[in-house]
Amino acid sequence: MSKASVEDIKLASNGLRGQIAEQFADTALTHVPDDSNVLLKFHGSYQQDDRDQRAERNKAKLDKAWSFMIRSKMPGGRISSEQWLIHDELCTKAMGNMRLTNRQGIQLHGVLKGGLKEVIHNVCHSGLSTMGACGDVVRNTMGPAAPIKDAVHADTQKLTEEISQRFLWRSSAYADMWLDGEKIDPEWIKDPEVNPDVRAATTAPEGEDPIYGQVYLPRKFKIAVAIQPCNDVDLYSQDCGFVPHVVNGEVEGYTITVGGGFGMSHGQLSTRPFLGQPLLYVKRAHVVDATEAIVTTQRDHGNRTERKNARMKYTVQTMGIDGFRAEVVRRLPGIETFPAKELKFDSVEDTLGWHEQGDGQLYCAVFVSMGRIADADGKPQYRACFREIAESVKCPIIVTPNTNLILADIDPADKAKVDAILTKHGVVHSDDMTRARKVAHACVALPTCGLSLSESERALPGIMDKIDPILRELGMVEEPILFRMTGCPNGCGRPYNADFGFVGRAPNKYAMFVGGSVRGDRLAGLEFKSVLGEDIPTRVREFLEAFKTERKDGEIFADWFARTRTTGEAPQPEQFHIELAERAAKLAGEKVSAAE
Ligand code: SRM
Ligand code: SF4
Repeated sequence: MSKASVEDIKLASNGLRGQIAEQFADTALTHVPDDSNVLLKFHGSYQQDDRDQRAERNKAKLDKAWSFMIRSKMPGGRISSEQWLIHDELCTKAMGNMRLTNRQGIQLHGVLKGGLKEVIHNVCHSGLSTMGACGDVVRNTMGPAAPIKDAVHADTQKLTEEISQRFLWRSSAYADMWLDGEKIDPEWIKDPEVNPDVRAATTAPEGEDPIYGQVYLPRKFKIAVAIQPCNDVDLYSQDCGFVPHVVNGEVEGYTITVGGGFGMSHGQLSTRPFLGQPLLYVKRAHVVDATEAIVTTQRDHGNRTERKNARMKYTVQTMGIDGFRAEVVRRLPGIETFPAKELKFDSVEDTLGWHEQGDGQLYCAVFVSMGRIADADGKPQYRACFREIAESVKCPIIVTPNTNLILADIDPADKAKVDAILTKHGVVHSDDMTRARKVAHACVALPTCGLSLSESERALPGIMDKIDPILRELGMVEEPILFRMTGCPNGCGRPYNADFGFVGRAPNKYAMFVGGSVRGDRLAGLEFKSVLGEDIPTRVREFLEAFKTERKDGEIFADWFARTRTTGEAPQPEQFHIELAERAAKLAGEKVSAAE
C-alpha cells in the first residue's frame, strides 16, 4: 500500500468509520480489504492470517486462514484482577492464550471476524479499551512498572493516565461500531475504578478531532515515563519520554526527551533506529500541554509522503533538535521551559521476585517467558496460574515493559498462598535463572505477524537454553547482559539498544547487532550480517570469552564493549544496514558465520 494512500484512507474515513461496520456485518466476507485494515488499527485490531498454514492452504488453493489480533491498552500496564479474568475468558474466543506486550498491553490473537465485536465489547465493559492501541495516534503510554507507594510513583502513573486521556482519538465511530452506540454514561461506566479512557471513548464528541484533525498523525507515536535510575520502559526508544525531577520527595517537573524510535528496513539507508534526545524541562502543571505541543509539531511537520520516514525521529533529525525545540516552545505561549536535566539510568531490567511496596504490602514480579500466557504442555501453566491468583487473591496486576507480570498490593499474610499457587502451576521464581535470561525478550513474529521474516518468540527461548550454559561456564550467571530478538527489522523487541540484538532477515537467518547497553542508552552496531539460529550461541561465546579475558574489575559487558570495541562516536546510518554496511562487509570477509 502506498504511503499517500494511507493518508487518503484516513482523510476519507469519516472519523475512522470507513466501511468497517458494513464489512463486519457481511458474513460472506472472511476478511476485510486493505483500506479497512488501515482503519481497523485505530480501533485496536490488526487483520492477520495463520502463517503456519499459509503454504499448505495456498497449495490446496484455499483462502488464507484469516483472523484478527486485538490489543488492549492500559496506561502503565495496570489491570485489575476482574479485568484479567475477562481477558482470560476472552482467550477462548482467541488462540486459547494471550500475549503480554512490551508496551504493557495485552494481545489476543486468532479472533475470527464474527467474534471481533464481542471481544472488543467485552474488553470495554471490563473498563479497559482497545481504542488507539494501534494506528497513527498516541499509543499505550508506558510507565514504571514497580508499584512503589510514594509520591513520585503515584505522579508518574497519574501522568500516564493524563496523557492517555488527552490523546485519545475523538469520534463516536468506536462506540457506534463496537458498543452499539453506548456512549452516554452507561450504567457500567459509573464504576470509579473504570479506566477513564473508556469514558472518553464512549462519550467522544462528533466532528473533527481537536488534536488529530482529519488525517491523524503521520505515523504511530509512543510515549513513556521513567523514574531514574530504572529504565524499564526503555525511555530512549520512545518518540517522547518523561523523567520526573524530585524536590523534597515531590515531583517538581519533568525532563522530556524526543526523537527515539527503532523501526528500520534492511538495506534502506534512509531508515534507522535513533535514541531519544533531551528536549527541555517543564514544571509539572505544564507537562501535558508540552506533550501536546510536541505531538502537534510532529502532526504538522512529520513526513506525510514517505511513510517509511514519517516517525517523529525523522522530523527531529530534519528540523534539528534546536529547530524542533524552538517550534515546541513557540506552541507553548506563556509557559516557561527550562534546559533538560541530566539523566542517568542503570538498567532496563525488571526487579523480579518479592519486594516491599512501602505501605506494608508486598508485590511479586513473576517471570513470564516471552510474555505468552498459555497452558502449554510441559511448560509453566501461566494461564491457569494467573487465573487462580486473580480469582482467589484478587490483587491488582501490572504488565511490565519486559512482558512479565507484577502481582501488587499483596498482604504479607498471603505471600505463602501466592507462592503455593505459583508452584502448583509450575511457575517458578526466577532465582535460579541467569540474569540474562530474566530480561531476554523476543517479539511475537511467526505465526501471526504478517511482517516477520523469521521466527522470534518461538526461537529465542531455545537459543537462550544454549547460551545459559555458556554464561554459567564463564561465571556470568549474575552478569547484566541484554539479549533481544525480532523477526524482522521493525524492531518490536527493541533489539537495537541491546547488548546482543538478533534481527530476522530470512527463515532462521539473523543480522546480529552487538554493543548496545543494558541501561538502554546506547545503540548497537551490526556485527554479522547473517547468522544461522543454531550458530548464535557460538557467536555470542566469542564475545563473552573476550569480555572475560579483557574486562576490568567490576566492568559490565556494555562498558567493556564501549571501551574496547567502539570509538565513542555515535553510530552512522551505514552501521545498521546489511547491504551497504562497511563494517559488516569487513566482518563478512573475516568471520561471517556458516549462514553465508
Ligand atoms: Fe511492533 C508492527 C507487535 C512493540 C515497531 N508490531 C507490529 C505488528 C502490529 C505487525 C504489523 O504491523 O502487521 C506486530 C503484531 C505481531 C503480532 O502478531 O502480535 C507488532 N510491537 C509488537 C509487540 C506485540 C511486540 C512484543 O514483543 O510485545 C509490541 C506491542 C506493543 C503495544 O502494546 O503497543 C510491539 N513495535 C513495538 C516496539 C517497541 C516499543 O514500542 O516500545 C517497536 C519499536 C519502537 C518503535 O516503534 O520505533 C515496534 N511494530 C514496530 C514497527 C516499525 C515502526 C517504524 O517506525 O518503522 C512496525 C511496522 C510498522 O509500523 O509499519 C510494527
Ligand atoms: Fe512482527 Fe517484525 Fe514486529 Fe517482530 S519485529 S512483531 S516480526 S513486525
